[in-house]
Formats: sequence, structure tokens, C-alpha cells
Amino acid sequence: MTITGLTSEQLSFWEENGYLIIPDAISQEVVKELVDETAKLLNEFPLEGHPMTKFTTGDGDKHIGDDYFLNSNDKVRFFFEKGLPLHPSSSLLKGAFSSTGELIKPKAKAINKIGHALHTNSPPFAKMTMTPLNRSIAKSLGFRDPNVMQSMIICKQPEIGGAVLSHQDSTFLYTDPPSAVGFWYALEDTTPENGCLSFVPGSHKWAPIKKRLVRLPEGGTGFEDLKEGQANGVREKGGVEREGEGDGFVLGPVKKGSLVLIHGSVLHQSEKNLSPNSRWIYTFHVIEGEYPYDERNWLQPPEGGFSRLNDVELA
Ligand SMILES: O=C(O)CCC(=O)C(=O)O
Repeated sequence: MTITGLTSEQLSFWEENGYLIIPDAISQEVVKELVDETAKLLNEFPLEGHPMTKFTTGDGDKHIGDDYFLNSNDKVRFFFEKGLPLHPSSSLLKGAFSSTGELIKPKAKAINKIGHALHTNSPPFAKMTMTPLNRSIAKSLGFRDPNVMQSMIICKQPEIGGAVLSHQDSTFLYTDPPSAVGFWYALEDTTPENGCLSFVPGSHKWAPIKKRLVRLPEGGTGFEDLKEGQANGVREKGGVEREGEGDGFVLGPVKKGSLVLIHGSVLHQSEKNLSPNSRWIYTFHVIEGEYPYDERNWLQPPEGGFSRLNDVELA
């Protein structure tokens, strides 16, 4: 991979499918540095004083929205897996907590995700995020002022790693018009067994963004329907909106070191990890800094604003 951005073949695939897999985007040395940093973060964070916030997405549960989550825009914070059995009929498979709320896994094996400011607060992750490569890819995708707004490590822990249900990232990271793109780097090989990503190819062209995650006046977060006239990502491009999940999900297993670009409107998901191996990945999201950013979005810019990839020197 050179730092001259995407090739025309890569761009055609992206435009057609709404995602793109780039094998060997980062070296195995960089992968190792990031794996070591992830292990260090997981082993060293203190349980004392931790509110034991669990990551929930709002499907069947209330979406996560406590202060620990809402104020993580400039911090490195640790969100636990849920405490429930993975399946009601399963007596063996448990989550991170017992039914009475006790942590039943070592803390380093109980975290669902770490976020949301690794790109500013963790030197190894900052170094790999604010790079000429990422800047040039963002430029190839049409960004004028690409802003890194959040970053996360998703751990998909062995045996208890939760599924990420079908969603579109611009629901969670909304601009007007929608502009979010996920840069998703595999730190370990991802497979159907450990919960690799899957996509509905082309759904970014017909699946509108219908709702967005906002801060509620009474506290916490909730989903708000987009109003008539608000940009939904399909209308603006003159596309034809459709309902449903399309022709189904296509699996996207990748090797460690791969980059997966994810369009903010493409339907994607990942399954539970019931395997004995973890599935660590690092992802950050880029939005167009020239578009209005709503003050009710759950994630607010830190003091000084989001991190601008345009500040990275192109070598
Ligand atoms: O890594 C995963 O399993 C899901 C990631 C995802 O859906 C996202 O970053 O939007």
C-alpha cells in the first residue's frame, strides 16, 4: 500500500459495495505494537472506582448513556460485556457477570470495548491513526476536511464476545448530510468463528439513515427519527430508498494488519465470538469537518475540536 490513496479499482469496489478490504495496510510490527498496547491497557486499568458500565446498543436494552460513556470523548475508558447468558437456553455460556451482578471473568477478559479517544490519548494508537496513509485514503474517499471523531478497540472476548447487530454507523455518528466512514484495522485474524464483519453490499446506495443517537434532555441517550427534510444519505445522492436488509450479508474475514473501510450508510454486523480466541480490532471514524455537527449528538467534540487529518504532513 502506497500513501497515494486508493487505486481506481479499490474506489470502484468501494462505490459499488460500500466497504473495502485492504490486506496488509499496516505492518506486522505495527500490529504487534498495538496488540501490546491493548494488552497493557486491559491489564492495567483499575477496577477500583470503575462504574462497571456495560456496553449495550439499544436492541432489546436501553442504549448505553451514562456519564462514563458520554464523557469519554477525550478519555480512554473501558466498557464491559453484558452479564447475561449468551442465549436463554444456555446454562453454560455466561457473559462477564453472574446473574447477581458479580464479575466472573478476569477484568482483561471481560471488556467489550475501549474508547473513545485512543487516537489522542494512547501514543501507539495516536501514531497509527494520524498518518499520511489514513489522510490520503480519506482524501480519495472525497473528504475535504477529514476529522477523526472517535476511536475504539473492540475486543470480542473469547466465548463471551457479544454480537454487533445490523446497523449503519451514521445512525451513531450523524452529520448533516451523513459523512461517517469507519477505518477498521484488524489486530488479530478475524474469521466466521470469532465474529468477523459481514456486510450487505451496496446497501449504502438504498438504505436511508432513519434515526440518530442523541443525548436526551432527561439524561442518557436515545434514538430520534430523522425529520422530513433532514439529510438521510440516499436522498441527497438521488438514490431510491428501499426497505429491508437486501440480498443478505456477505462475510468479510480478514488477516491481522488488514484495513476495512466501512461506509456510514452500509448495513453491517458481526456475530458473537463463541470461539476460544479473542478478536481484537481497532477502529476510528472520520466525518466531514465542513458539515454542521449537531450539539445533541451523543458524542461531542473535545476542547479544541476533533482531530484533523489535514494536520498530518503528507510525506
Ligand atoms: O468490530 C465489530 O465487530 C463491529 C464494528 C462495527 O460495526 C463498527 O465499527 O461500526
